[in-house]
Amino acid sequence: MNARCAALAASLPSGAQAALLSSAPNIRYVSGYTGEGIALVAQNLRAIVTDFRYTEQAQRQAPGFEVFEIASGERHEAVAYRLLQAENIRTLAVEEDVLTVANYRELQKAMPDVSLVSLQDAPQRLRWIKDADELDMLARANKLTSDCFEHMCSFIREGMTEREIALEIDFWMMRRGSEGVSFETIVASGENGSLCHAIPSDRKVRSGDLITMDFGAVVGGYHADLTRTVALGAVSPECARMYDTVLRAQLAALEAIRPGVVCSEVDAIARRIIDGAGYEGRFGHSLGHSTGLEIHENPGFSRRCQEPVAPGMVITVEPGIYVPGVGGVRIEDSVAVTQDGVRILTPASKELITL
Ligand SMILES: [Mn+2]
Repeated sequence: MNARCAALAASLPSGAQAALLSSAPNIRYVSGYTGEGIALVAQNLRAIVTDFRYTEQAQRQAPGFEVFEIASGERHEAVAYRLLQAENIRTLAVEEDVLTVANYRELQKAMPDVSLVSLQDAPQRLRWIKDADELDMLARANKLTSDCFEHMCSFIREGMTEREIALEIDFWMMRRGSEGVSFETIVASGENGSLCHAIPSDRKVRSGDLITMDFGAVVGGYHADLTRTVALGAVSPECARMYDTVLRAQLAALEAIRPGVVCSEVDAIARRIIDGAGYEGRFGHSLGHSTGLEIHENPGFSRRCQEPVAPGMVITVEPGIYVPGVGGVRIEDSVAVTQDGVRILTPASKELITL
């Protein structure tokens, strides 16, 4: 954590003497602390300001930080201001994308002679490249997720509802150590498959359905992400063609990922295959996103992302085709970028599995 603090202190926007972190993932990243409150990081300052409920937890989780407890009725901003004054800090970088307008006004009111500047995405950029510990957590979370998919292939029966299937996914992963779910589990069957982010319903799965399951375990705070689409009984030639197209797009994109490739180029490779098969406009989301302490992180494989891929990034590759009235297919792996390509963290089979 000390190395992360030092890296953050060294990457502050020009002029800023300290960072004030308000978002849980950034606070956790630099300190290990997972409770409520704020953190201050500067060259000579590592402080967490919290309240009675969290003081002991913060001391245990963030040994490298000094923990300050607010007095009853006192505001976090007032304590932060005293710490900044003691260090003679006059310019403070804050998380503009996280603070509410009210938070920002309170902060400025509490420290009228401190100029508040934007932290921009300094902590997030450090988080783009996962270290060995983070890669280990992400590998474990994604392995648990893949194992759950294998289990689901023998669990699903005709007549079960999407909701029953989603519950089994969540319960199975948590019973085996997942700290929660990465996001609300998606199970979409038959015509519901055309909804990219379908909410599991009381629809019963039946023969001829494609069933898309998108879910992830959480280990050490790190989020897995996997999608597979399976067939229940024989599916229509149209569904089979959709599946084959998505799989070709997914494999081609995986093949193209290596350090230095621009993110938008990877998105374009998958999109060209899907559009070329006659599904133009039916793949309406980006190809992938990074994952870590949050399920959706930057950079991502999208049309607008001009960042080059770098070793240590963990990104999803998830093309899909969605046709209203017919259904949908999505195939998603989470991969870690290596020196010369990728390591797939979600080894579950991608051939069309017929249950
Ligand atoms: Mn995803």
